[in-house]
Amino acid sequence: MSALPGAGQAQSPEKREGFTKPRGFERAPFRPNELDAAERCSVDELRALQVERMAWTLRHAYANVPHYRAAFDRAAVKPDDFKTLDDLKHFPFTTKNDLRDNYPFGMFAVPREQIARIHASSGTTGKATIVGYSASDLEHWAAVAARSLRAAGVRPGDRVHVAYGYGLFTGGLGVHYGAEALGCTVIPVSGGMTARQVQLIQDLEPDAVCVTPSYLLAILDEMERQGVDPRGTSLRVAVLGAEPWTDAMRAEIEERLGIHAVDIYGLSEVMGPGVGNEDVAEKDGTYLWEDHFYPEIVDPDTGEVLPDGERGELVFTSLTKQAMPVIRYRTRDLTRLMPGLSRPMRRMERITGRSDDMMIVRGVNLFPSQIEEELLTVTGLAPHFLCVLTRPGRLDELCVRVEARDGRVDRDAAAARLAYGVKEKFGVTITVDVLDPGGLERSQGKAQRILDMRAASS
Ligand code: DLL
Repeated sequence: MSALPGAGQAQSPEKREGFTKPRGFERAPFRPNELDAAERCSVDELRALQVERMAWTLRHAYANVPHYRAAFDRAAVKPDDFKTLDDLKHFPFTTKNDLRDNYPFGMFAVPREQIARIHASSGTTGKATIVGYSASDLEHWAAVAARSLRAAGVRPGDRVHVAYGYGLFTGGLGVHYGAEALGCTVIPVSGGMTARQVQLIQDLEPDAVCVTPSYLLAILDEMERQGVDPRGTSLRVAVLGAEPWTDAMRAEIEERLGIHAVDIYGLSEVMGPGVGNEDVAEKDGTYLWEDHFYPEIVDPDTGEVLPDGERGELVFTSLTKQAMPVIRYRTRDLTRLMPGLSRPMRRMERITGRSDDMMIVRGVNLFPSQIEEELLTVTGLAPHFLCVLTRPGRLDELCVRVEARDGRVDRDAAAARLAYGVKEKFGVTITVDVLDPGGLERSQGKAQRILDMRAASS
């Protein structure tokens, strides 16, 4: 596979104007960000590379995976029909069900002995899906994860506390090898044992923490419980992902910890963490590493490809994966694509939610992220919440269970403000149940935001 020419001289993002640090952050300025060659090439060079890699991927998948051969044949397309990126729309989509139907190893394109590692998707619904990596895939993954961490402001020599789960979940090992490839000291804590997380942050003085935003909040609460000042730790940056989170949550985390909070995106079917990352100096959309993963946005209902800028479902085709290439994989994540600012790669807007997380309450579509955004405007409410859906009669009802920040909060007033805000902004009538601080179970990884009791209550 050809290397990219090191053309283009993008300015280091830290040098650009308008880069403001959260309060109290002055203690550790970032060193300059050295971009990869692929991050410095022109858009035309990137597109040429994508065409070359896409043609290879389509041939590789067709020749080696019976599922793709059958799907291409059904759609009457051959890999050689692909000449330009516009031709991709003629190729069939791949869905989570296709992966399930071929469980466990049916989607692999190389002999099993060449699979160096197995992971699995979190499988919140139904059977988990298995994904496999060749040695070269693992190298590419470490490289994009390293690039992601660097974009987040992590630098060689930094200490990186990894609180994503290790194991079949891609979070822990994915950022682990990325941090090693970047030249960091990795502290592989994994999720759970929250009191120990706080202890290790104090004792080992990490510069960065990689964790889900909801679990970082649990760690923060534990710091406060132990009387540790969250703004007094060594941390400079949190690399947060694996679940939807909002800018309101970013503001909460940055303010309470005095650090940068930066988005990392990924999914196991495509690779794992490091499919894309925000630039700490921009915090304005997540760069998708398009030299390895080709993104499209499609209408979730019709599958029609939408132009950049329009919201729809994110679809990926892998460009370098040997062990398990994916062709037009439907992520169910809803977002839109925007042009790059400091790189040729496109950025995606923060994911509003997954199409399967969308609640339809009396005909109105609503995502937990919209509730999160609104509840963070209510001073007395903490960002721990659960959306409980019931159907007592013929209509759906949504009750948001949320915690009060402390015992002094006027709960009725806070509940009324949240219900009013949601009605005003999104047109949905909800009820709000304000619980004691600590009243909701904490996630140690991905937070569960929806409890759907409609089947039980109808
Ligand atoms: O969650 C990989 C990952 C680990 C990403 C650690 C970032 C950090 P899966 O378990 O396969 O993989 O879940 C993938 O999680 O399709 C999104 O719905 C959601 N997701 C991941 N990152 C983000 C993010 C990992 N930054 C699914 N914002 C994806 C919103 C995210 N949702």
